[in-house]
Amino acid sequence: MRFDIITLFPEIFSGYLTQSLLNKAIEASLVEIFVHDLRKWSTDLKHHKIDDRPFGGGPGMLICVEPVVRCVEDVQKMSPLEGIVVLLTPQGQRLDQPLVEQLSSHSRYLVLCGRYEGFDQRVLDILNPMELSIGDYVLNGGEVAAMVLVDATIRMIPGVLGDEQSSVDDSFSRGNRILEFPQYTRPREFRGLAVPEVLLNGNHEAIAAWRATESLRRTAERRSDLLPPAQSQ
Ligand code: 6GU
Repeated sequence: MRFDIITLFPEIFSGYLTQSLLNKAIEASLVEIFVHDLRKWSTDLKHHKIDDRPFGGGPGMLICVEPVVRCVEDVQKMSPLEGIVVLLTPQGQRLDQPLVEQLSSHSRYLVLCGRYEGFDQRVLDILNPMELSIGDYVLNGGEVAAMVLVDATIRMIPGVLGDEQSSVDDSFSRGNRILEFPQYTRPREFRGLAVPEVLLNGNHEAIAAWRATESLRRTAERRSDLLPPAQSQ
């Protein structure tokens, strides 16, 4: 899977890109990530400006149409594989696990990170991107959201996680809408808090039953919105 990330702040990605899981996936050739500095497509050769004030007035600056459209066209040509253009914005469709799983089946994305008050409307009219949001709050830019998108998507690629099974029982994976049960490791007791006895006796049926109950209890307590509506009678 290939991501071409288009941003005004390419440095933001360097720490994330060299982090272990992603780095391993890149080294194993399962994932390729290219970060492109939108400023390189500025039509203003002197100051590399890419934003301007909105017509009609109002606060803030908008990212201009020309550099973005030219950048996306040039970046598309960098690989023969047609990339789906994604624009990260609080106006977009909310990213959730089913959407992440859907996205993981395509192999190339161009990801546009917004800043300032957003993009000139013609960016959307011309590129017709898939608009995605990562939740109902406002970020200062799309860069953090781009990392969320990449992180959530690549862990669906077979071989990216050490243990092939480990994404299958994730809380929200494959229609799973239940929270995880509590887990314990050594020591058996710390500051008077003991590991539940059932986990220590090797009775795998009892352990599975306890875990299922705890998952359900947690989900009911914390995220009852995930559970199917209660049957009346
Ligand atoms: Cl994708 N961008 C910005 N700026 N804010 C957001 C977001 C994206 N998703 C949630 N809030």
